[in-house]
Amino acid sequence: MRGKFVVLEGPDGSGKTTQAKELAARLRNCGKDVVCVREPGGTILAEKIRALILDSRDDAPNARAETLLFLAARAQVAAGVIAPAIEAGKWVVCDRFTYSTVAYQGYGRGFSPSVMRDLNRFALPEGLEPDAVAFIDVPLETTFARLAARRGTAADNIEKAGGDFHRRVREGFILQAKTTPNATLIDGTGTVEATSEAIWNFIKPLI
Ligand code: Z5A
Repeated sequence: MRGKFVVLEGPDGSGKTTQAKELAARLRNCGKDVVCVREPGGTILAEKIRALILDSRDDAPNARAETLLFLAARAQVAAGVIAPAIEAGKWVVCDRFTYSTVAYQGYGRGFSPSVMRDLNRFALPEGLEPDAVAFIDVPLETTFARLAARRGTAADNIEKAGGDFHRRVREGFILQAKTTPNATLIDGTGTVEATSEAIWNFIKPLI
């Protein structure tokens, strides 16, 4: 039997990584076989691409190169990990997916969101669509406060992009939450437990 594909999306610091772990634990408690994936990443090549995008210091990718690198990483993990896991009956919980490219490279960098959607389609195996997408929303102040509290280290190439960029990115996510099938917008400003409960109430009917 085919598994399920669940995506968590949202701005930096919205709590996706924390919530991916919470959700995976709840699903495992229900006896589900769960694979967690983060984007960009999830395969040896995709993790190398992640480092090139986020941590290049001397020759950081320009906006077009950055976009294509995200898509290359996605193509690799989608065909190599996500699609086979779903085919094998597993649940895949994915920390970011195609909606991040539309939000960051489309609304944030200023490329056409519809071109970003076309590129996403090209990057994915045919027919690979999430069964549910939870967009976790936090205001900019929360993003910056959480990142500042967490990090002693330097910001990565995307975090450095500035307030206006991140404001457009958030708007891009909110718009997609309203227009994407099987999606919901979840308030990420409450406690970890409250957000986890809201995501669980959204996902539970799929079990
Ligand atoms: N990117 C892109 O531009 N285009 C694309 O197509 C894709 C990605 C796929 C990935 O880096 C970067 O790539 C990302 C978008 C871009 N932007 N940047 N930079 P990443 O994976 O390192 O970054 P991220 O996905 O934004 O992860 P994050 O910054 O770690 O945020 P998060 O996963 O949403 O949050 P978290 O790690 O779970 O929590 C952040 C902190 O807040 C942490 O200290 C938690 O303990 C704390 N936290 C979490 N939840 C709460 C609550 N509810 N209350 C209080 N504190 C909390």
